[in-house]
Amino acid sequence: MNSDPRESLSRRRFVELASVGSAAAMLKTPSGLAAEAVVPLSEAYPLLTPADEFYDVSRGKPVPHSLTGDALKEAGLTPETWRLDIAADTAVDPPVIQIPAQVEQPLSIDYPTLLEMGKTHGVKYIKAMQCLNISEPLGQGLWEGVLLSDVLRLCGEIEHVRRIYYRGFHNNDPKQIFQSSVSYTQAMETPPGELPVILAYKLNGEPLSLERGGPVRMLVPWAHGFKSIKWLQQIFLTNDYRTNDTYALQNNDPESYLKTAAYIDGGPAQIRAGEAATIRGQVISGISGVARVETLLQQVVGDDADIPDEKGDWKEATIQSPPDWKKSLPKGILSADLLGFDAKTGEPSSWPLRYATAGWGATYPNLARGSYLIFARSVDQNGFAQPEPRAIRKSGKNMLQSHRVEVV
Ligand SMILES: Nc1nc2c(c(=O)[nH]1)N[C@H]1C(S)=C(S)[C@@H](COP(=O)(O)O)O[C@H]1N2
Ligand SMILES: [Mo]
Repeated sequence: MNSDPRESLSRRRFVELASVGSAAAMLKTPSGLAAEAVVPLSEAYPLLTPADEFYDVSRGKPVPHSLTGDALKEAGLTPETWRLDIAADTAVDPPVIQIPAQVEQPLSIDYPTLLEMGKTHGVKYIKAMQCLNISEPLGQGLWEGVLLSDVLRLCGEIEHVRRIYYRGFHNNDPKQIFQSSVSYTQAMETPPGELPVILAYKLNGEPLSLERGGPVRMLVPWAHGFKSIKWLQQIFLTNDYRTNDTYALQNNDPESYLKTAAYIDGGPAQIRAGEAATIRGQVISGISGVARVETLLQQVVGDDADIPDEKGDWKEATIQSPPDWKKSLPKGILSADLLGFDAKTGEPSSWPLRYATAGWGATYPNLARGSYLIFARSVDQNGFAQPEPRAIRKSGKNMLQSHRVEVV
């Protein structure tokens, strides 16, 4: 959210000093210990984040996942009471909308019907959740659901529809509506090798928890979290080609893609001369993919930090190896069953996985006494080093981060 405390980290121009304390707390590890960073990357960064350990970004008063008992049933947020309504938005607004959208068969689908569809049409993929306004990814899951395109096909003939917008439960209070949208094309067509928009009802092999947006949540793989509407209940098909995202009204670029970026999670605050400084973090693969992660060591005086030279002494960091899929996926789920993996070999089409995170680590041995900043950056498949490509800040956070180490 815009008020997230992690947005006000101290900065000097484009340099973002990572707050190791808050990030380490997220990982539930002690901060500032040399030993901490030495934990193997595979242990520090398990493939899947347990559903209740995602960093939660939810609006509404009360937040829908705090409802219980009858209130939860009245909200339509139990598997027995949940329904998804799909209808045309028939508004006209010349010259933008000249002809109203038409939907042959408006629908109201219940949870068992959606699950039944999933038996023949279900898909699974791994994706990290990341907020446009918070640097660190919120968590990573194995999501399962049915394609938005398959659900829309149930509506029969649809005409004059250029955009799909959708909302979740909002306490029956129009002021609390939080909605998002995709274009008709994005909903209906998926480029080969890309991941489709789905209506997700499972996370990590379990029914999607209320906190993560259950019974059913929209999942837009290439986008930041605000497109992945939780507690999904309504879909409108409209001839208004403009984005209808609540996030757009909050000064965010509603059409942004996930950005490739490396983030720093932890490292020692203080070490003794001659000891090694090992830092680590996560890299997220955005629309432009990940080629590598690099780090740069810079000696500093006082509190001043300069932007490191793009062509400076950047060294390639180690990216976590792909995990043992059998051990990392929920029981009974094979990597070959997942989108983004080869159906025969079970190998992923890229590593790090598309729209997912992996851990990275770097070690600087034998540091002499002094103060240092260690910077980290990703380099994408187009050869761009973070923070490039640098669009406006309201299209996702990919500022350069650094970690400070005192060698005493
Ligand atoms: N209904 C609803 N869906 C929502 C939100 C919300 O406030 N209400 N927040 C969005 C934002 S901005 C983000 S970043 C993600 C966060 O997902 P998470 O809480 O599962 O980590 O949910 C998105 N979906
Ligand atoms: Mo967000």
